[in-house]
Amino acid sequence: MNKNYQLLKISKYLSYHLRHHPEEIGLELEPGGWVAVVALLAAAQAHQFPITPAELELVVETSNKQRFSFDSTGTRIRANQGHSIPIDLQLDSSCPPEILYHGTGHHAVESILAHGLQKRARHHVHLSSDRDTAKQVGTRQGKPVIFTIKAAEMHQNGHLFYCSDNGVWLVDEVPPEYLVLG
Ligand code: HQG
Repeated sequence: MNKNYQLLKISKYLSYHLRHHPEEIGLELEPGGWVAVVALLAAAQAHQFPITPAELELVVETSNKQRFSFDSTGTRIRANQGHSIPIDLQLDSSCPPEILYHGTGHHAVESILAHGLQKRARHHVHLSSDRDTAKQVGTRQGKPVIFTIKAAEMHQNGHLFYCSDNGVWLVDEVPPEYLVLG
């Protein structure tokens, strides 16, 4: 099998289990979303999806969005963001840049303008510090639409922002008054 394809499959497998359904392979995430690497590899093996330690390291290193991290000892791994299960990532809130971006599909625009950005199935609304990333996220839903978010103003007004280990900005919601289309 093509090596890149194999790594992509592993990345998707990890996203699914470390963000959404660890229990399907008998895993329980520790606080912060961590799981022991040996437990993950054993669980994957037991569920007919063997991953070698070298493959796991390669996925963590080469993921284009740095979706996963090892802890400082290299013995635990977690998804950096994107969870739907209740995990406290133990991030400290921080001061966002003046402006952040969110990409979505054009079909969502009317509802977003009326109700603001909501987290839906995930823990947080995901924002990026560059327009290109927002465009890529929006492209997943067809013709992309970009919203500019007045992040500094939101922060001044008491909204908490968190920056994940891979640079995605996370916030509980973005009310409509902080959104500009385009
Ligand atoms: C939309 C991927 C209507 C929102 C990506 C988005 C990202 C509304 C969708 C990361 C709404 C939720 C997250 C409202 C929000 N009315 N639609 N009021 N409020 N929405 O997938 O930000 O590759 O949960 O615009 O690249 O698209 O998995 O969030 O379209 O970084 O690592 O509801 O997931 O990363 O969709 O994507 P999602 P997202 P990975």
